[in-house]
Amino acid sequence: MLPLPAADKLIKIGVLAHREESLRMWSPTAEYLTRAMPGYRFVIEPYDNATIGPAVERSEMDFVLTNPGSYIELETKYGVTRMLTLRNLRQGKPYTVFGAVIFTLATRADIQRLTDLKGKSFMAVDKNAFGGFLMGWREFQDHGIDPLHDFSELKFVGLPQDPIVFAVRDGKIDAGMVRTDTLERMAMDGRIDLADFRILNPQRMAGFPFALSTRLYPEWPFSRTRNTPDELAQKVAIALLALPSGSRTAKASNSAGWTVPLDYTSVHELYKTLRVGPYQDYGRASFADILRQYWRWLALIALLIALMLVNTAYILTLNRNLKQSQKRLTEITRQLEHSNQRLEKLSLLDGLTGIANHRHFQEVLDKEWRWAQRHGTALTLLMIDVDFFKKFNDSAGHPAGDECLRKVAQTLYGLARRPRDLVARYGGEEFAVVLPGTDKQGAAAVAERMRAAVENLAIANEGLPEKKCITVSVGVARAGKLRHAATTEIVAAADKALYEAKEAGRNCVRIAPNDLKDIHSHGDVGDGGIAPPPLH
Ligand code: GH3
Ligand code: MG
Ligand code: MG
Repeated sequence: MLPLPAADKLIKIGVLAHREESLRMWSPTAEYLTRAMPGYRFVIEPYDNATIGPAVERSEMDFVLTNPGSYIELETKYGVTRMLTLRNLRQGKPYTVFGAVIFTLATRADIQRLTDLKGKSFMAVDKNAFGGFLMGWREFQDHGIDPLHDFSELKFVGLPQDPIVFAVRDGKIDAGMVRTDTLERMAMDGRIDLADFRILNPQRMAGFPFALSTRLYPEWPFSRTRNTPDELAQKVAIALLALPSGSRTAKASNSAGWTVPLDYTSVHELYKTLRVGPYQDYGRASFADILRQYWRWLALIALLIALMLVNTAYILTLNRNLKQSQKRLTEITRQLEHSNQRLEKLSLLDGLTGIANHRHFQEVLDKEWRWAQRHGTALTLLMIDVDFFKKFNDSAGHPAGDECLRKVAQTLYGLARRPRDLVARYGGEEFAVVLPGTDKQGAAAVAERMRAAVENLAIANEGLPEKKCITVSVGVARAGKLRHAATTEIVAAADKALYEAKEAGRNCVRIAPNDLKDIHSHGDVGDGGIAPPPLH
């Protein structure tokens, strides 16, 4: 039994065109190939700009029939290769090249050349249309015009192109562009008058009779894909080259058949110049490129930045620590000042009795003495000594002596009532009282009060045979006009008066005679009048 003949192998030709148009124009070619190549059945598959690329990538077709712009994109991306170039039939003659024509109304005196179109409105097919816009764009660019920005309006109206011609003619748009031979075709059909139009940037090319504003580019190519077998491609090429120019098949596609492939470099050039299609990023380094080329430098920069960041963080930490330390230091300083103040206060007080000590006494006396000298006010000093204290100590014991001294001190302290009065322990069982602004009489009264108050404490002095109480003797002296800046004289005078009190039998007050000469005759100045020195 003979094997059944294998079914004809299906060969797909992808065409960039509307369904009806592609079938009408190219089905006869598919039929012609099917007839010419037994064992194969050729079919036409229509695609648009968006679908043709992915279809090639998925190997959905064996051959591709598309415009030059689309072709170079497929060539660049998917390795499609041209086998033939169409011999396009225009006004009865075949042409393998074409271009675009840019035109305005002949009556527009203001538009003579391409540069006059700046600020004017313009109409074209589509932003990506090869003959319908890109060819013109390249010429505009050569003339320093950016069609995407320099026109007052850029209108894309799609295919067919005839409405663009009418829009210019009817003054609805300042200028437009279409594929070459469109104007001549419309004029032949009697739909326009060529004399109504002015061709901008007119180009003369030998053997090319149509109005032209751009460079010429090769016509549509017929291509194979990467997967098309060589033998099949070879057979198809031979069959298509053999297609008679006047045949029904050729005429259906508006062509005079096919010729050997042209050079499509000019199309690549155009896309590169405009940086569109596959050359969108042409000349622009991608991030990956930069990374590949400069990774060492980038790594170095990254390292430096990292180091800087670490350094900054370190400095910030140091700063923060410094601030904390400063804060702590301020706190310590504050505490120290506080302690110093306390210490200072303590250093002015007598440890046993809690009243001012000798040092404080001396400071206050100096200050008050200077004040009295300057302002001529009174200043009196009492020197007080506990009577027979040694005997008290000897009989009652030292601790009791201390206690006695504390009581005497508190008693004296309680009787010096003015703010600037000072009661101090002069040393041992001796006390000194500074009475600023108080004259001798006032001071004598204070002295007497103090004496009486101590006696009234009624602290028995067991050391005395008569068992008398603890008493004090007081010497009073007043500061006079002293030539030498010395307070020792008033102390000496008070001491002398005290000695006299002792001599007079103790427990009494003695006032120094006028051996310290008075500055003024007036006595107690009281608290009014002249402002006193600061309190001690
Ligand atoms: P007079 O009446 O002449 O002043 O006799 P007196 O005994 O008070 O004088 P004297 O100067 O001979 O003795 C003073 C005594 O005071 C000697 C000392 O034991 C005592 N004394 C001095 N300072 C202190 C003290 O801080 N505590 C005690 N308990 N006694 C003290
Ligand atoms: Mg004494
Ligand atoms: Mg004494």
